[in-house]
Amino acid sequence: MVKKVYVSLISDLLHAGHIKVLKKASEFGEVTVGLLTLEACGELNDIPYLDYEKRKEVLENLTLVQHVVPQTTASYKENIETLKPDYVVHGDEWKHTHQRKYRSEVIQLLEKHGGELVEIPYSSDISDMHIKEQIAKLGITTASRQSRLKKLIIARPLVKILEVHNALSGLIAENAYEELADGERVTFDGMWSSSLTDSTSKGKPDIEAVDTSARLTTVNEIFEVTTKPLIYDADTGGKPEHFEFTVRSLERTGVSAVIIEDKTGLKKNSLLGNDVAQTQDTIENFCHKIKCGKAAQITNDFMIIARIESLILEVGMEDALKRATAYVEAGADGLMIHSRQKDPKEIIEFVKTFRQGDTETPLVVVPTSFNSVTTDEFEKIGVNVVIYANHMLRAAYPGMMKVAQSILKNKRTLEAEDDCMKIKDILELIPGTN
Ligand code: SPV
Ligand code: MG
Repeated sequence: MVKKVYVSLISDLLHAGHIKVLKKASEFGEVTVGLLTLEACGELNDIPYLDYEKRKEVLENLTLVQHVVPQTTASYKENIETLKPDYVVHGDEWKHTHQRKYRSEVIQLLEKHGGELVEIPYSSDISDMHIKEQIAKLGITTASRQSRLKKLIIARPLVKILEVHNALSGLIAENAYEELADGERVTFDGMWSSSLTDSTSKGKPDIEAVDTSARLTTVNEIFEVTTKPLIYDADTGGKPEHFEFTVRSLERTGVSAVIIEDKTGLKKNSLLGNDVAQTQDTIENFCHKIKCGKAAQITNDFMIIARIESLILEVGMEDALKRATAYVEAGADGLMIHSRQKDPKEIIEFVKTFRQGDTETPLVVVPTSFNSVTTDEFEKIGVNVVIYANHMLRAAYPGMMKVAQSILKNKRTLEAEDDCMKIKDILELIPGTN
């Protein structure tokens, strides 16, 4: 009887390493590829550029592959229990990565029906990660970058976004990573062009005084050196007729989403709350603006996210929830709920209540004030996107001021050196400098 062989793949960029695994697999019998869905890829922190159907089409046309089935989680459990393969074939590199937990599970599952794990020595000269890093160095197309946020929201349990205000902070969002205790490498998923920090870095107040052209110049500079998707803070969006042009400009640039807040008149920063005069727009007017934006949009992937200011302006939870429903009905692709309370109580209440009636619409939070809440906690209650909205600029300014004051005080820079990056390090920071 022909033996059943199972190979799990993402197969975004099919290369010689995959062929080596598939060739070996086909020596043992009939090969079924468990092709990871977008959600499953998200669990592995490896978001493919190509859609499932496109990846499937390539594999189905290989003579080495007899069947392609979806693998909907990073765990092989469901497919192994259904297919009961005689063999699972995999490269041996997963012994040492954060995928080792899936390896142990595969071994246990196979034992139950007498299957066997076959591991192939890893070819260090060909790896997906390496190829993807090389491709990232070449940059990204406008369309690929733009469509990435929607994919990430589907694929990742929680999308983590970092504020950027120039190309250098963009490079931090692009490259910063941490290796957690279980070996998982965590990174930011995308960037936030904040009206507060873009205005502040230009020495202007956060009152919509920096025009869209100037804001887009910053975004373009960031896009020149990064590949991650960006969410743009468009303040109130201005007049509906003007917002239509903003949507088109953002799409053309490759921005993935715009957030507009339901305020009107002279906009002031939300973290000032009712300490300054701020006016909320009517539901009717704001829904009209959302509809105008959606009608103006050309691409499928661009998202218009409506930001609710009811908690900021202290008009109550009921108003916030009422607006949430209305904005979704008007066509908003997501909602941002804002609060300036240190206690996360009202945000949590909003998210939980909203989620009782709507499990689909992406929810965005900006935990500048309620900063004790972790990403795990946000994920658990049903938040989709967390934006760290101003921290790069807030980190940079005190560092610069301290050094400036030290030079004045000491009449030289000797004392300030410890607070500065080493000259050698700055010369090596940007490739091509030396
Ligand atoms: C921004 O970053 O500009 C924002 C978020 O709009 S907040 O400053 O909290 O209003
Ligand atoms: Mg803003």
